[in-house]
Amino acid sequence: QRIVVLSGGIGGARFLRGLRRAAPDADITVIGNTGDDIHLFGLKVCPDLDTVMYTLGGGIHEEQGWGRADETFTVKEELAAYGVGPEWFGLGDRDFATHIVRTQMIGAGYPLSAVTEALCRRWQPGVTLLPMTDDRVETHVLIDDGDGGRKAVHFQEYWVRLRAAVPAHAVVPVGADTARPAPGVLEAIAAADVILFPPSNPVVSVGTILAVPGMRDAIAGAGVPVIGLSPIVGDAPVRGMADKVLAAVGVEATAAAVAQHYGSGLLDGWLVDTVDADAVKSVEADGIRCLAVPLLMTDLDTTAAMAREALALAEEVR
Ligand code: GDP
Ligand code: FO1
Ligand code: CA
Repeated sequence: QRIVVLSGGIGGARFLRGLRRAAPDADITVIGNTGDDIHLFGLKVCPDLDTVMYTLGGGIHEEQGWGRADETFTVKEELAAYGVGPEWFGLGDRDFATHIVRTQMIGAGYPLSAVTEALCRRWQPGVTLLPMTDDRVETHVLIDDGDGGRKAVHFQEYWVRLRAAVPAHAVVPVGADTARPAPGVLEAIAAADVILFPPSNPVVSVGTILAVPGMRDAIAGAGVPVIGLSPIVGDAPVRGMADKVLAAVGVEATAAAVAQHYGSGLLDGWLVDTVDADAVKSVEADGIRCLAVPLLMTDLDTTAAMAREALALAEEVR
């Protein structure tokens, strides 16, 4: 069975661990969001690709959900001693090595997809990890400039420095309109038996991937079940700022509204948490098959059960 998953960072990565357990013989291709990517200290950092790679490869800081386990911050301290910032982004020493290798390879002319493959040779994530595009895409968030006007900041600045505590007026995946899907992406979608939207951020993770021209049509045209799992549980994100960026695109932070936002043109099935069982009727009224099942990824068994539910729903709508 060939499974394609559109993934952001923590939510996607944790789901993928469960999926790998639930479908050990499946051929899983992950299309990773690169809109969170940021250039710092001359290095290219790809938070969501790295989160997937480290999580599936056993190198992740488990409690934090991003960055490396057993991390130290000597390089960061030394940079700060030179007065070289930004200090608000926590790059650890072990993580730095990944960004150095990536930046060196890109400088040598390799596309991000080839670099990601090379990094994964070390981590052996057990899935094929593809960036959504080899082209540069950076998500920016429109916020108040404090002077009556508005300004755009990088998504990482909005989230990590400002902790999403200021209103987001718009979310723009800069560069997405001219980006092309990375090699292998459209091929994987066309060959898929099922396409999954994990409980990833619908705006700045899945939404950014869908903003790459050709992606949406390829998925809708693949002719296979497209099944999503809600990242919103009990009318709130389980973690992160999905509620804030959903508001910026005019979507309520509810499991039903997110399904409607994707729409029946894209989604065939949608899983909501049991606390959101009320949402089932309205999602089904929109032409999307919907079920309420436990959706909290508290441990690997629970997460694998979620993945099994998604695959079972795919068979039901097929
Ligand atoms: P990010 O790039 O690190 O923000 O990760 P993703 O975009 O892949 O996933 C973020 C989303 O995962 C957030 O909107 C969370 O609400 C959601 N999420 C995190 N943990 C869980 C969980 O246990 N269950 C569900 N249903 N959603 C979760
Ligand atoms: N998230 C934070 O909240 N603070 C950080 O300092 C931070 C550093 C960081 C470094 C490398 C990396 O791969 C991820 C990092 N993250 C950090 C996580 C990242 O910003 C977010 O999880 C996602 O991009 C949100 O979608
Ligand atoms: Ca992310």
